[in-house]
Amino acid sequence: MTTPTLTLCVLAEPTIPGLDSLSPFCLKAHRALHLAGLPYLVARADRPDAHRAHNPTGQVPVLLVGDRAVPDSTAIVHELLRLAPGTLDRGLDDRALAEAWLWEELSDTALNGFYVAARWADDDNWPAVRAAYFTAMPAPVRAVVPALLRRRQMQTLHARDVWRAGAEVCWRRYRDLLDRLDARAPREGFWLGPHATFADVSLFAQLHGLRNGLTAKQRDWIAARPNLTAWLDRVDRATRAPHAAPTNGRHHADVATAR
Ligand SMILES: N[C@@H](CCC(=O)N[C@@H](CS)C(=O)NCC(=O)O)C(=O)O
Repeated sequence: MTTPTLTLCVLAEPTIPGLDSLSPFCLKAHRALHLAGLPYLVARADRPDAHRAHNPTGQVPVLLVGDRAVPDSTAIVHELLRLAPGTLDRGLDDRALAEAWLWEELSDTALNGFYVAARWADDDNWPAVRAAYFTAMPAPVRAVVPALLRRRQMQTLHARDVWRAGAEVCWRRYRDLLDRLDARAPREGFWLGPHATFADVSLFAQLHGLRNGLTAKQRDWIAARPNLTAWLDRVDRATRAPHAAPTNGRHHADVATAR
């Protein structure tokens, strides 16, 4: 089967070394494409809704398969399973495949709630996050818009029952979840066996993006869990962009920013 040209629509390149994207769902899509071994182009924009022509929800990521838009990271994983069978689900029998989807769901819902809270709600992190997200914004707009967006994110986190009981309860629940993930993390190999699968990619995406100075407290909590940290490092190595670009020069190359 000839794979049509793949283009991943994402946000602007982050300034944090080694981090493919500030968005966990875009990070998930990048790493899934790498694990699938499929070359792709990248279309970047400053705002998620700049890609709205390809996704009515105004969210990223969107994968363009030729001219066909596949919005949503879960739909992208399904698409990659179709385009590159046996890569993202290597070694999984039916039962393990079902379990991989359960881990994917936990990642995209529960873990993502804590990710969003760490970036937008945590007062300790907010100054660094605001600086990283809004540097390109003109100063007069920067004085108003970040606070408005933050308020909107806080309302969402309240509705999702992540921040409703306040910071202390939220972070206690997060540390409990990290303890369980640390206890469950494989001592060797990957989450569901000897091969990395989309379960690894999904969990990794919602944890790895917090392992930097924007979210120092959460970074340190993760670092204090040795099994989880060693597994994250293995997934990072197994799913990173390949160093050598193929000769057609189309591997993970940027294309004109969609606006
Ligand atoms: N269910 C979607 C969630 C994607 C998502 O929340 N993307 C964020 C960036 S991390 C976004 O586009 N946010 C803008 C918005 O929700 O308006 C997926 O799995 O791709």
